[in-house]
Amino acid sequence: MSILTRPRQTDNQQYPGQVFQLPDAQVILWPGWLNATESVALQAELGTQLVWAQDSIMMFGKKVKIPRQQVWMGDSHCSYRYSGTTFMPAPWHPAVKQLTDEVSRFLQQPLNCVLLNLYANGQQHMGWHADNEAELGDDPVIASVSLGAARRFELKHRRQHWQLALDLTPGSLLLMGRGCQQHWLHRLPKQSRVTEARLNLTFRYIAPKV
Ligand SMILES: O=C(O)CCC(=O)C(=O)O
Ligand SMILES: [Mn+2]
Repeated sequence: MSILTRPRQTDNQQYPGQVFQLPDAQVILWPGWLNATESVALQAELGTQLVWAQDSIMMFGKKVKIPRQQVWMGDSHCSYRYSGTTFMPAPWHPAVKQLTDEVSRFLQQPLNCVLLNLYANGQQHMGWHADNEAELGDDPVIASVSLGAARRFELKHRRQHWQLALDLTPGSLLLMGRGCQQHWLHRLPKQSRVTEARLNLTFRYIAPKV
């Protein structure tokens, strides 16, 4: 069974999304990129089969647990250092590898690692940040697929008063294009009224070491 709403092998030229032409960055959203049935099945599969961890990071010199669970996965060279901690990648789960390759083909972007985030409910969140770690290169392109509860996703310009709020519904694909990590920050705020879990995959590319 296909996990895709759109026909296989389409690219983003054939299946245009909602384009947000922001100052210094481009964001594109494809709601319903995965269909509802398969979004539910994929969330159940990944929610139960992956080894989720509430990792700790360093914040203001102190070790604190992140307000969500996560799994870092990808090609074996894709170790990733953020907030004072180095994460080694878990080996590919076949469904995650298949989805990564589909997103990569659709966006015509190389992708070889994924941060999966599991938010048990609306109390769990991710604060303002940019994914601009050195491993990701100068101006990374990052793609994100959402499953489960719809959640608000916010972006704000680093130096000007621009903000954008999107609802990331299950099955949506979001592209944070060139400029996004350099000039903007993003976050997943708390939403106390949300009681259901959300699972998100952010796809990235780390160049192999030469
Ligand atoms: O859960 C989300 O939509 C955001 C995830 C994110 O920004 C990240 O993994 O870096
Ligand atoms: Mn991020």
